[in-house]
Amino acid sequence: MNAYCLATYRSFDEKADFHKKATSIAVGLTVGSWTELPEAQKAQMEKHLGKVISVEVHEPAHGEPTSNRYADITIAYPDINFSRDIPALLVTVFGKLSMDGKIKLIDLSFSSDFLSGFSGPKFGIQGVRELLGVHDRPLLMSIFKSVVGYELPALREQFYLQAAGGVDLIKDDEILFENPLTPLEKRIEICLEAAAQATKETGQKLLYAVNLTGPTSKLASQAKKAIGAGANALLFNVLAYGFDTLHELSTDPEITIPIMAHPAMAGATYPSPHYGISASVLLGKLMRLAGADLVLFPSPYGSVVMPREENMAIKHALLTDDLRKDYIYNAPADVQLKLAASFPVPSAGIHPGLVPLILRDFGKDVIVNAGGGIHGHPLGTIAGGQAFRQAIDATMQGITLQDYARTHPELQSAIDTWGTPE
Ligand code: 1AE
Repeated sequence: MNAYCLATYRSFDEKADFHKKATSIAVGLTVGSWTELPEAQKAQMEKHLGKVISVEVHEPAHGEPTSNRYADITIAYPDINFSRDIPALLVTVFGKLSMDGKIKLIDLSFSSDFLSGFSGPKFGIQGVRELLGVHDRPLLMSIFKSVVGYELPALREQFYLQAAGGVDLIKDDEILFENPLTPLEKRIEICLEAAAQATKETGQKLLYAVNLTGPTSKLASQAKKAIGAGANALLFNVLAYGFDTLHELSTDPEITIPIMAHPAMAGATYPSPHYGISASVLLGKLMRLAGADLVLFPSPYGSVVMPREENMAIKHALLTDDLRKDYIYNAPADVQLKLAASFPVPSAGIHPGLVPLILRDFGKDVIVNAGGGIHGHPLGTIAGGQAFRQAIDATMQGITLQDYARTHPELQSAIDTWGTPE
């Protein structure tokens, strides 16, 4: 029996016959032409032919602009047409088509055979929690800021101040590349020294995600060099390199530390309603499939805003256990596939006042992540971390930030600076 991967598109057109369009996609992206083929060849090509699964047309309501006319079209692509890797799948389902009018790839699901080629995150939420020994609360991450042009002692000091505030993870800024002032191995050495100093004081374990950069051909050896120097997590700009590069790294048996996926460049792909790839596919399903243990993306509340509905769709894609429903098309009854959940990290412009909203949306399995919201605290970076931890504690106990802040000056000062949402 043929196995298929499914792609769902939203196609906008004021007049098109969407059923015809669906057929032209199913045929055009697989066998090329169908009706003109002689019968004998049709029999031979049948197994390669895409199939239209559904066409749901949305006609604009009275008074709505005709430009709002669209259809959600789902096409099944035979596995036999492509190799078991993300680039082959993406080029098949959205290669040339991505440039052909107002069309957006809004969902993907996979055959169980295709999915079985992906082991997903090595650590995932459980593994990261085990490394940190923290199981009962959301984690807190801090981002280095002002790193370009600084020397090692300044970075060490910045690391220590972040760690001493009680954060669980610290990540490099994604724009910190290999450079003569703070080269990778030296950076790891001084940051881990600062981590050890802070751990003595706070009793807390820490992960430091060092930015893995450089030419693609050298990434794996660079990652191993980082591990050799003691690195305990990697930051990776996945979209600049491609999902397959992440997959190669995450499946390398010698890369034994969590990989954190940064969403740099995602804005070139997901935000338009008419073009690109939806956030839940780009930053959800494909990141998890390729093996990201933690995934950063904009939240609905900070300085870079993503609609809440899209945020919740990413969350679902990263966390769901129900692969049969959300990831697998036509799963055979006996198929038992599992992917570890990737940690969601809603980010950008986050300050303590936003913690209740983030925890309401994501629950306990989330990483609260801030750069400016920690370093920009009026009482300093240590107080910045403390204010976040206090906001998390308050929310977990069902206490309003305002009430908790009466006995926690760091939180009070953060609220005075950034406020809380209405
Ligand atoms: C969505 C990515 C966020 C990020 O990488 C970053 O550096 C955020 O910094 P802040 O918290 O906005 O200062």
